[in-house]
Amino acid sequence: MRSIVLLLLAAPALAAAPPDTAAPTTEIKVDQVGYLNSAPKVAMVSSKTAGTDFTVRSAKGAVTLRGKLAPPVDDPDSGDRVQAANFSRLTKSGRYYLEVPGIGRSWEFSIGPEVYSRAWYLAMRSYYGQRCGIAVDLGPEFPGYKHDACHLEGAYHASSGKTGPYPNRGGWHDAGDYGRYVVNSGITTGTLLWTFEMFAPRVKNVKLNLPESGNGTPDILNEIRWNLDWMLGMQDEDGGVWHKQTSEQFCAFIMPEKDRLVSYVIGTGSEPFKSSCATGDLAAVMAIAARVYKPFDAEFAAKCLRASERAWDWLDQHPNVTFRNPAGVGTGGYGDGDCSDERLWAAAELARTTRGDRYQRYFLEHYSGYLKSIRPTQPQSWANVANLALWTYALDSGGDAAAVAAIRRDSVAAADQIVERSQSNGYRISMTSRDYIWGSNSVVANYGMQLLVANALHANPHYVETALENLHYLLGRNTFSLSFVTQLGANPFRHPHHRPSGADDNPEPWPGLLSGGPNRGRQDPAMQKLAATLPPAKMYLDEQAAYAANEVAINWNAPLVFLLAGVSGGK
Ligand code: G3I
Ligand code: 9MR
Ligand code: ZN
Repeated sequence: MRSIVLLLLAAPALAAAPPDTAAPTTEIKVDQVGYLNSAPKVAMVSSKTAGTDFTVRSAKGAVTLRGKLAPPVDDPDSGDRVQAANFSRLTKSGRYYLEVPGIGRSWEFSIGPEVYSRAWYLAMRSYYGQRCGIAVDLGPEFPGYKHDACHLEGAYHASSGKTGPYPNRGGWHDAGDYGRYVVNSGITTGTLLWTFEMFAPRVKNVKLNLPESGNGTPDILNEIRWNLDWMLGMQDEDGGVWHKQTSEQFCAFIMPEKDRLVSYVIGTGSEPFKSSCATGDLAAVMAIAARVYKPFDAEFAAKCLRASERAWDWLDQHPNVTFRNPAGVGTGGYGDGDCSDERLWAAAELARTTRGDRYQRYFLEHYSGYLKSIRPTQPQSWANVANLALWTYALDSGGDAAAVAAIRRDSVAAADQIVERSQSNGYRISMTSRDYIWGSNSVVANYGMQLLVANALHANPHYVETALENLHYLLGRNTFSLSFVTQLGANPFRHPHHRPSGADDNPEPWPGLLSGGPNRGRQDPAMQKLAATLPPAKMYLDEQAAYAANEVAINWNAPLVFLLAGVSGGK
């Protein structure tokens, strides 16, 4: 912690300056959800004129704490000159805001032990809103947020080598579009299942108000299963897994039940038609599901394990069949040129679940080539799941001691470097300038996940604190003073590239969705309006048309769910 003089004010000083009742300014950036009682608490101030002092007031206006702003630091990624306002000494639960003389006041935020529980609920429940093949209604809490059953028909596409109808209903809409993609479902359901495995005491009793609620299974698992059942339907008879089920082109901005384009099971266009990345992802995820669901539904768990092992066998025969959209198909590609990390992940999860020699052997013969993937830059992503492979092996207690030691060593070294870099970042986040890519907010969240996994392998409070700093950025402590989660915080983004949000009559978007975030690539026409010279963290528009910066996606919400669950025990 920096040496900043903090003064607790005595009551008489309150009268001196009346509270600032003007509208909040974006120049003061706080986590609009809030801070845990004993965690570090920092707000950021960025203004043309440097400030000197700040005050924290209770929501009613009483001065609670006064402090000095830290000297300005330049943050090249945003172009901001940033002054930190450290109010960590304030530990009492309540609603507060910050005030900086000459600059203004912040949005309100909370301090409390359960400060992230509503955020977790919304972020996890957003998957229910993404359900395909069933009518969805968010209920009295969000009246009007509903859609009818959608995408009930389906068929094999010519690229699959098969013909005829194949409805394969269910699953989650991937993002702002209505496609369903196995590769992206892989890292998403994997991350969510890990959230349950690692933080069960914090999440298992949370009711998500689902159609299945009350059936004896934790709601987080009820929701994940909706997508797992669809994924199981994407496995062909020979054990290989179809890459995606989508229309040939994206539909217009209409509600899902209005989308009558055929939902095709799409193949690679030639033998063996299925893709290795999809097959590896499915094998990994179903191996996790086999151990996680066992206490709740042994039959389902056994089915998942069979699917996983059949997928593994297929991969033996077809280790690197990659996917590219066949001619005439323009929906998402999730094309990945290297499926060996997916195969390693499958081996590691199968080894953990079954203790089978063949998976153990495969992992031990190959893992060292992937250790470099656990690094202080470029965390895991839909295309790179090697970290998940290595970590699941090390998190298991029964693995090879030398392999576990090597994975732990590299995880700790990477986490140490991430912590160090974050401490010198103007917004105290783990991002490098190169990380502002399509879905950059998921990079922020995945750094958070990386730190929390490192903490599980080798406990270090700095890892948890730095994970929290990344969360603060997502919830409002960023250059835009914007909460990047819909309907969360006092100033959330409002115009996601999300078809239901755009097509329905509700004034606000569907709740709990994480924006893709700033993207220096500017790969859509709306983003082209932004100057190419803008600093990377500023390359963002809260516009529906800006799909390269403001779409939402299941794989971006998942590390947010993990992060919110993982930091919540950190009181
Ligand atoms: O990793 C490189 C980086 O090294 C390089 O500096 C940078 C330069 O722009 O590019 C980075 O790669 C980008 C990659 O995302 C990172 O994951 C690519 O340019 C970018 O085109 C690619 O975007 C993907 C996008 O689809 C377009 O294919 C996103 O990852 C992916 O999340 C997104 O997924 C879409 C689905 O296809 C359809 N459904 C919606 C979903 C979300 O937008
Ligand atoms: O809506 C689509 C979004 O889900 C995708 O991520 C994005 C990139 O593949 O494409 C969007 O669809 C756009 C299409 O690519 C081009 N025409 C405009 C579409 C958005 O309305
Ligand atoms: Zn649908």
